[in-house]
Amino acid sequence: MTTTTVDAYPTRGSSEVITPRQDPVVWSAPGAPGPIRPTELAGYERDGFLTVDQLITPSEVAVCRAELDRLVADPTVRADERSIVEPASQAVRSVFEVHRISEVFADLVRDPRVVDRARQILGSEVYVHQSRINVKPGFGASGFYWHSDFETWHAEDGLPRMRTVSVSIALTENHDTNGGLMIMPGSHRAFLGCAGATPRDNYRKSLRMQEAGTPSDQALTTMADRHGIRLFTGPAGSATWFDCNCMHGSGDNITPYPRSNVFIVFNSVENAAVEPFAAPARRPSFIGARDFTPVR
Ligand code: 6CS
Ligand code: FE
Repeated sequence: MTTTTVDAYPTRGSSEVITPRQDPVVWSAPGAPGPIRPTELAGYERDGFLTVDQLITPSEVAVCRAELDRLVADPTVRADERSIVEPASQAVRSVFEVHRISEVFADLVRDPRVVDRARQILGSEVYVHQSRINVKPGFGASGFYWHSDFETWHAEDGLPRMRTVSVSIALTENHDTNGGLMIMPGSHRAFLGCAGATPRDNYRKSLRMQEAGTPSDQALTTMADRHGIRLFTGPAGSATWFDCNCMHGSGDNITPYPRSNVFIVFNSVENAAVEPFAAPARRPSFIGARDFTPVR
């Protein structure tokens, strides 16, 4: 007997459609144990994000940076499909699934400062849906246009509900000039279903420049007018935790200063991926995990 999952968040049809969020933002019960203080958790519920000034120490940042540099310089990593290169410079832009190919990032994922925050927000055991290092070198590295990650993870990876949280840990200084993360505070409370069907093998292009799942100018203007835009800056070691449905993006980096980060996506084991809701086929497992083993 095949079980069909109800599509609570329709997207990639013939026109844009807005669906109010039907899921909690914070899934753990009030007062549940965890490293996030109640006031911080309330801020996350309201805004869709929270920041940690120093999630990892400068010496831990140095270890992660050295590992990032090692991976980026490794020709076998560069040749692997997990690596995305900048179209213009051919510099490595991202490497996916670093929690599986690197012990340093595997340790970071299971660090209580990281995984316990994810468990507290998602109210359950968690697994890694996706991890990546973003190098974002200087001198022209391109940014990511406005999007909701959940829109892609629902449409193309088959995540049923909004029970997913991302953490971006800065490995270099995030200045207000070198292409930092921007989020529209509160935008996580409405789902913007985008117009336009998903092309086959969309990921081969979307990880460089997203087209399917891109909101219209009108929708973005309405959202920006309503919510505003927050730019995240901070030292290496700082972190931004944000809900899967935040409308976010980042600009190009034309400064000489790289904006490198490690990006980890935790999904609740209660929200494991099913079949894509709006795509002809699953994406490869290095982008959308199919191993739901909880982080230990
Ligand atoms: O498609 C994805 O899964 C990735 N794309 C972006 C621009 N953000 C989320 C995620 O890493
Ligand atoms: Fe994103």
